[in-house]
Amino acid sequence: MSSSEQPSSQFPHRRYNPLRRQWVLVSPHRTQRPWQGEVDKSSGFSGVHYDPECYLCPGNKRAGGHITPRYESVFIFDNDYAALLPDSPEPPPDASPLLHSERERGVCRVVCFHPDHSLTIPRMTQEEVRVVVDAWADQYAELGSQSELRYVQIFENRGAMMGASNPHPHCQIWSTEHIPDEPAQELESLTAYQAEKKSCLLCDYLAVEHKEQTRIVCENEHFTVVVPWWAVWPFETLLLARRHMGSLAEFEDAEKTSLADILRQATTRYDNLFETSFPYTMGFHQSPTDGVAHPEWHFHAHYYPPLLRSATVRKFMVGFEMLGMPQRDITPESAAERLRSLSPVHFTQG
Ligand code: H2U
Ligand code: ZN
Repeated sequence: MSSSEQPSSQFPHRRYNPLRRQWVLVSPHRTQRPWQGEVDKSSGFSGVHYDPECYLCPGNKRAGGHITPRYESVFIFDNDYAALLPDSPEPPPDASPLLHSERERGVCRVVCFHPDHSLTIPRMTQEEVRVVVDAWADQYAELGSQSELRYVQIFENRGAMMGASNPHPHCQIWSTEHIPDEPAQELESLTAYQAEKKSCLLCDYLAVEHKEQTRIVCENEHFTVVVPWWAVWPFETLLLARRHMGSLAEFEDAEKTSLADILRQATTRYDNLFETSFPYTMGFHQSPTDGVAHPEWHFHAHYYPPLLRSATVRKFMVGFEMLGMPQRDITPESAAERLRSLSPVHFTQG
């Protein structure tokens, strides 16, 4: 019996997240409470390959009058409603130390994965996803090489439930003058661990997961996907490079193809869980691009999906979670077991 299956884990306990240096309260017995909520069986797939109203479909008009060209694989453009601007001026001086502000310059882009409006990563071919991986690598290199851009955040909001404004397959890139709080927190943790243990926190964590074998969802030659020990969201996963490397800039050709493969594997299982287009926010955490070496950084991606029991029943971060700390009911081990047991073939294609 591995440590995570000890009977004690069936009682409320808290687990530590060494990346965020945060705790999560785990209350496995709560899953026994009755549930009579609705169960929605709509798959969320429209089957519409071209939508004349979609601003990301080839040949259509976007906000501000730009025309999305008739692209054939990947199409990248500057966000017409960018949250960051490359030439933001310095804000006025602080009226009080308690009213502090700083300039934040940056660039926001949108990456369309495919001209077909109806597709998603798990339903694109590996070759098609590989083209997206190459685009991400190019964007990371291009934006990261600009001295005023110290971080490149690539992320995908999928599904209206997660705030995606459009079902067309796409992601966003926000690149900022300062390292944002989430990766900044990870940077601190990875740096401190490296200094103390002379090794990498995520390499060591991966070794523990391979030994325990209870939280692994899927893997290939270069990547492993786990429900992390410290997961907060019900089916949250962490995608880890098996080799210690910081960013897409360090990927070998085979690793880029492997990344395309593992992204499809992970999201296919997600869709198969409730036979729906599974909503999530996901993003890559890569080395900061602040002009210094980052030997401590370990390439990974987080998937934060909100769904709990069905295609419509989601977890809310409210109550104790807003005022106290995050909490979950199903254990990461049982979430991993469920995801692992699902077919690797997408339910619409099986
Ligand atoms: P989300 O689906 O994750 O919201 O991403 C879509 C982005 O597309 C969003 O950031 C941008 C929005 O600002 N957008 C344009 O740049 N042009 C448009 O015509 C509409 C939406
Ligand atoms: Zn479209």
